[in-house]
Parts: sequence; C-alpha cells; structure tokens
Amino acid sequence: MKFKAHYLLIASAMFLANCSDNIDETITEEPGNEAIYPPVETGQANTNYPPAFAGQTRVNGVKTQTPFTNTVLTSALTAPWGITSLPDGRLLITQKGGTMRIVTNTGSVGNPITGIPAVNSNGQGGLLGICVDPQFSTNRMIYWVFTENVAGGTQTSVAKGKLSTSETTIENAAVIYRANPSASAGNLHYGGRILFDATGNLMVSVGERSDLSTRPLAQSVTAAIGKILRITKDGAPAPGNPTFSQAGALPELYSIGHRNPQGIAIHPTTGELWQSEHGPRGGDEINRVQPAKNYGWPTITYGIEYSGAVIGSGIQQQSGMEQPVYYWDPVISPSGMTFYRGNSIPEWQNCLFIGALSGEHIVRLVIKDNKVVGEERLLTGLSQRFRDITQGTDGALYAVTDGGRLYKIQKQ
Ligand SMILES: [Ca+2]
Repeated sequence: MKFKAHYLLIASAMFLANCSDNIDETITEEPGNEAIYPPVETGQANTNYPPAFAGQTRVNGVKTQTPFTNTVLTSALTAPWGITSLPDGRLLITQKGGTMRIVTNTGSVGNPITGIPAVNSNGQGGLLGICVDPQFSTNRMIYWVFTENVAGGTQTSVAKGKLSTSETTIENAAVIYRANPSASAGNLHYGGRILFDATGNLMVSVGERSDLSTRPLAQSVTAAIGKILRITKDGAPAPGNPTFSQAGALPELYSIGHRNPQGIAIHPTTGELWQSEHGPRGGDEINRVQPAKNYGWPTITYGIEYSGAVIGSGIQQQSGMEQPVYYWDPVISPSGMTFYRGNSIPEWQNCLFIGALSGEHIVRLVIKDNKVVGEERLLTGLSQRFRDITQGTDGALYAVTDGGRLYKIQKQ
C-alpha cells in the first residue's frame, strides 16, 4: 500500500510539472485495478484553503473502460426533480411544478398524476424528492418532499398518499411532517431528498433556507432546517434516533450542520447514509452521515460567500465538527445521487453516482474504506443540468435533467 501511495504522489507531481503532456500518457495502476489519470478538475479554486487530509478534493481521475451507452428515453418531462423505481421497473418521477409522471423503460410518458397538495415552485421550491413504500406492491403508498405555503412563508414538508390503481391521482394525500421553522425570506435551500432506511423509516434532507437570518439555525438542535431527519411513515420521530445533548433538541434529528443537501443514498456494503450538499462559492460536499454528528455549516466550510467575503471566521476545521469525505472547489452543484449496485459494468460496483447541476455532468466517485480514491465525469458536453439519478430494477442507471430529459445509461 505504501508503494501505491507513493506512486500516486509521483504521478500527480509529474502531471503538475508538465501540464501540456497528453494525459493519457500518465496512466498508472490503482485503485481497484482501474487506471488512474490526472484529477478531472483543472479550474482555479476560489480559495487557498488546504484540505484536511490527502484525497479530500481533486483526487486522481478514472475512466470507465467497459463500453456503455446513454440514451435519451424522453425529453417530454417538465423540470423533473426526483426519480425512483416502481416494483415493476417503471420510473416514478416528480416534476417541480407539482405533478408526477410514470415513464416506462422505453420512454413512454404517462399523464400527469394529480391529487398532490399545492406546492410553491418559486425559486428552488416545488415538488421535490420521492420514494415508494417497501410494501408498495400491496399498499401502493408513496412519500414525497415539497415546498409548502404556510402562514409564516414557506417550508420543507413531507407528505404521503396512495397511487390510485388507475395511476391518474394520489388518493388521501396527507402532510405528515413540517420542518420548522418556516421562513418568509427567499425561496432557496429546501433540501428535499427522501429515502427509506433499512429499518423502514424515512430519512429526509432539509436545507437551511439560505437567508442570513436562518443560516445559523443549521447549528441549532431546536430547528429542523439544515438537517438530516429520520421519521416514521406517519411523520413521528423514528425510534432509535440519536440523542443530542443540548436542551430542547428535536427528537427527529439525525445529523446537523447542513447547508443545502440535495442528495442522499445508502452505501451498498456499509449500510451508512451518504449525502451531497451544495456549498457556497466553493465547498460542495460529500458527507458520510453518522447519527448525532455535526457537519459544520456555517461554522466550517471550504467555500466563501458569492461576494467573495469569508464565511464566519473563515475556518475549515473545528473540534466536534465532521469533515466532508470530499469537496469541490469550484463547485459542480451536486444534487441527487445513488450507489451503483451490481456489476454489469464491473468498475462501477459500489461507486457513487451524483448528478451535477452547474457542472452539467454525472460524477462517478470510486470509494474505498470510506475515502474517495477516483473521480470521473460522465455524460459531459450535453449542456444538461443533472438533477437526480437512480438505479432501475433492470440494473441500468436513469437520470433526469432540469431540461426535461430522462437518460438511460447501461452497458453497451
Ligand atoms: Ca460540512
């Protein structure tokens, strides 16, 4: 292992010393039997903040060798935001404006599904993440996150309902959870992903609403914004949630100190929750989310304000706060994500795939021992903002873009 680590450093140093070299000339053997290349990010960073450990940003590049195809199944969606699979393999997709669509694996799009409580789709709000009940085949229940109009402004809320057998409407839709406090200022940073954990409870990501008045609440255990939450299917705090020592801690909290988490996924082998989070200017993050941990925002960050001003004390590390597993500067705007399970494309097994909005690509991260050891950019050059990605029951990856496209990505 020591030899390999040295080899990585030498390869990187060689590239830095002579950037005009053809990058294909710098192939070496590591990790996971994948050839490595120079880091995919070559743009100038916004800061000179040093990473906390080697491999926390700009790791070596990797390139998928197994031939694969990406096909546009449809371009007929309107601002799709969340995508998941129904047990029969069709895809259930939310549209930001407040409807859902079912799309077949060949791209046939069903009519808009109605019956969903009104959403506020201004700014980053709307109908957001979605998941289906593990017992969907018998109960037809689905769960989603949305931006709700409330007396004090808007807030991130969770609802559930039953997909009618005709697939035209959601029956008995009910709001089961509201992430307090609401905010009247702005329409940003709602978070908005949702998934079932192994215990049958819901994990939900909630943003801190961006405004300088609400941003500090990411650190407050009495506020549900800027958090990862864990709730039951009825919206109650889930049994077994961690205990936070501070007074008045909300029992639905799972982790704190998040900015705008728009991606969550369960690691295939460890079962742990991983998360993507939009940073400010610089400082997009991937975190391995553990219960009761504090992920630092806005006290520590690898980014700066869009004005160029430092955030807080301009520090990146503090005792009692977790470091991101990985970060990007400049930003790529990471949104929905999924781990690749299966091995039809062998080098993708257990890799993390993340939709990048401003980056306009799909990230593949190779992860080993909870560290990122390789990064690849897929589906580049398409001018598409990738909002969410999921693995279908057929093993292919399916990704939606803000421009209304649904891509299918599979072995050639
Ligand atoms: Ca953080």
